[in-house]
Amino acid sequence: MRKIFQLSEIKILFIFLFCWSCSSDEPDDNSMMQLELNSPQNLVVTQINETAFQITWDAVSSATSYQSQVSLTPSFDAFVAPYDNLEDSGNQINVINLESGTSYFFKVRSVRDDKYSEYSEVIEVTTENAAEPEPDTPLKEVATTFSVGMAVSTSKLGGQWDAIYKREYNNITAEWEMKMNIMYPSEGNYDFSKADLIVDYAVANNMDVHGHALIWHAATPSWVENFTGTDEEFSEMVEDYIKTTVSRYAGKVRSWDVVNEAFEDSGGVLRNSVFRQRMGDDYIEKCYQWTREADPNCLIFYNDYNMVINETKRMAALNMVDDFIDRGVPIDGFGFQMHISYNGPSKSLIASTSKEVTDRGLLLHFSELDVRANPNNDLSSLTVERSEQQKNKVKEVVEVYNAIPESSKFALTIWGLRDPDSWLIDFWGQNDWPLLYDANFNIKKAHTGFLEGLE
Ligand code: 9MR
Repeated sequence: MRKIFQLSEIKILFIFLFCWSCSSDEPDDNSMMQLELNSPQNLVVTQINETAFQITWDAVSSATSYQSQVSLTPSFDAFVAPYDNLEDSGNQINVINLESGTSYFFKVRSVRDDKYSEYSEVIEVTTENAAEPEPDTPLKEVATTFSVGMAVSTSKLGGQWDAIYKREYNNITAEWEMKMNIMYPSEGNYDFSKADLIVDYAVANNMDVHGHALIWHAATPSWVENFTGTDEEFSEMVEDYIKTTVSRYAGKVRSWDVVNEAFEDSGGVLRNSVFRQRMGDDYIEKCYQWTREADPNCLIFYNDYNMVINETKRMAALNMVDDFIDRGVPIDGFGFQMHISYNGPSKSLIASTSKEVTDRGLLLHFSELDVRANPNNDLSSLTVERSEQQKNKVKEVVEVYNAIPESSKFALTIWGLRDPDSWLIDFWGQNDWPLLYDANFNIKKAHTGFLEGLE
């Protein structure tokens, strides 16, 4: 009988059949990719504002990139450049440079080499409406019963600064150029050049000047800190400085902060400044008396910070004022530096502490107003929500001030014009937007808060 298969032939046949059976169960390369390249799923709008939105989706495991489409129509026949299958490797896209208040349609597909998945579901996203411009009603027009002040410096008296100052304020304060370190830089040599520019600017524009500050430990020239003469000569030097300065501006400077921040933050004790060391505890009343002698008509203030929240310091300062009033030492008013935050102090505390001043029949100055929007450093830009909160705090401050007795009203002074110019940025070394104008001289919501506080 004929042997049909040799043993070796059987082996070959077996191997062939085995291989055939294996390969017939496997798809080819192309079909494998078609099976595994899924469409992006779970599209979520993760950020949205007036001109942009961000969409994120679950990463597709075998995709190497994604192609996104943005259209003005759901049928995707009006693409928004450059989003006509714009390719990117991440499972997220920032769609930018859009129109505000406009609906856009978005879809995305996965890509691997030259293979494409089906498109994802279509998502409709509507950008936020453009913010209405804030009203540009001048603050001084609305504040009819008190002055509206602004801190200025000589390098910022022209251009847009000038236009806004003239429109908004009727009282200016030198932010730093009318302090002793600037006006009396070396013994026997006064330098009133910067102070003159500021006072002349105010006079030319029919504004008052609030003089700030004759004596402040933090703006004392080093030659005074290291004064070589006797204590008596020191006192004579201070008297000459105060009388020279105050009489120079008599009739032009309506009011002066004579001594600024004389008390320590704790313990209710006087700060041990060079003035106290050389002249004794009564250096303050001497300075007030010399000021009054040099200009009998100017209003003279004591000015300090944290007066609302630091009861010990406030009581120490008010006790000093009570003592002055009892003994006939001249003093007309008390300044609360309003370096506050969007979240405090509360309106009720501002009001009750203000009453402690006005109950004494003193003028009350809300000086140095700025409202930190980012005290906890939790923002990298000023959000709409936070600017609303800041606006509300400004409104509360103005409401409190506007409600004090007319006889105690004097001025509410804002400590700088534009956010980036605020001393707070350098002081805290973090982002903040504490003022009523932004970097581009745009009016902020906080400004509207001031106006609303007077409605
Ligand atoms: O804001 C002022 C800043 O520009 C000056 O460099 C600084 C020193 O003169 O003074 C800042 O203003 C302070 C004010 O005179 C008194 N209260 C605290 C203010 C912030 O430090």
